[in-house]
Amino acid sequence: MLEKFERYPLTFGPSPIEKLSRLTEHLGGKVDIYAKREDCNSGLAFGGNKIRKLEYIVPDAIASNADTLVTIGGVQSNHTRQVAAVAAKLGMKCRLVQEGWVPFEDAVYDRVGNILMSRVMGAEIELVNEGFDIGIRESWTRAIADVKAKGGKPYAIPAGASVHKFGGLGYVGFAEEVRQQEAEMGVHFDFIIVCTVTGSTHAGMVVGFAKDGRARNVIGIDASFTPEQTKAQVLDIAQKTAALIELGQDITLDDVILNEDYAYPRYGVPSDETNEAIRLSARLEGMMTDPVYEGKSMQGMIDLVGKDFFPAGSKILYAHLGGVPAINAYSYIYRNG
Ligand code: 1AC
Repeated sequence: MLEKFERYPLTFGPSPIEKLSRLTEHLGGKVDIYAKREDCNSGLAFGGNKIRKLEYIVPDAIASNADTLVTIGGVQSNHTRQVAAVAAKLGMKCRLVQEGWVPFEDAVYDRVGNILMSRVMGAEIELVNEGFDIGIRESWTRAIADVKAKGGKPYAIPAGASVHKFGGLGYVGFAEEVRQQEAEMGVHFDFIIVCTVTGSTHAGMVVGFAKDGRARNVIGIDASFTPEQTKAQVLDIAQKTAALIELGQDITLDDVILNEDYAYPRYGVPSDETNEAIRLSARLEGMMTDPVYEGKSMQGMIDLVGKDFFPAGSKILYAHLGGVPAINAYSYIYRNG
């Protein structure tokens, strides 16, 4: 599906799939739970889902003769950390706009975790006092203009690398990779669970799994708390990606399954139930998730298993997208474990 697109390798290769046996057993054993470990996909600053997307964006950045990658996210953005790592690897500069998307008061919120790593990797960071919004931001367009005004050659990457023309390709590739691993493992996954915010991870999966009829088996767990905007963005990216790869099938709103039940109380703020899900998967599997992304999708998956949403005997693939560095910025919540 992706043969005609140039790919700049940034990952180790296929990310591992592991069975979460103790979690499976703890939840009653009616369904089998596996995790695809995108959090272990690269040596670039702990890796994650954006590294996979950037593999298809970097060739365009290089071809444009850019010298500076310019992107945006919240203060604890995983995306900006991964762009900073890729810029370092390519020998480019990196300009990050980090907005106050999360009203979280931990004393070192803007000094640890993702933002710490981005600073250490040499990114130039501008903190902007604006609230959460997955759309195109004025602060980001200003930063791009500023790089130009200072004689640099910016390459613009939107939040989450999502509304970039190639933003959906990486997760089309994910679906191809899963099919290959299914053949090797002798397993067929009935459902794929993914955390959804800016949309291109989910959108790419919808397109990639549409090829074998599983688009609607991709269950997005909203973590944006602005689900209408997120769902519209997933659909838009999926339709554009389908056209780009010449999928030969229409993607419609019915193909985008987004569960809105676990994003509360708001983006970036974990509920008690999210924190319990984080502790449970950590204590049963030694698998760390985070309060912003994977904790919410873990909570959603656990709750849906408990409600018998998945038919008995289903095999479920939980996509771990690599959000965990942000947990450092929430130390007060976990001060006693
Ligand atoms: C929201 C895009 C997002 C990040 O890390 O900044 N996942």
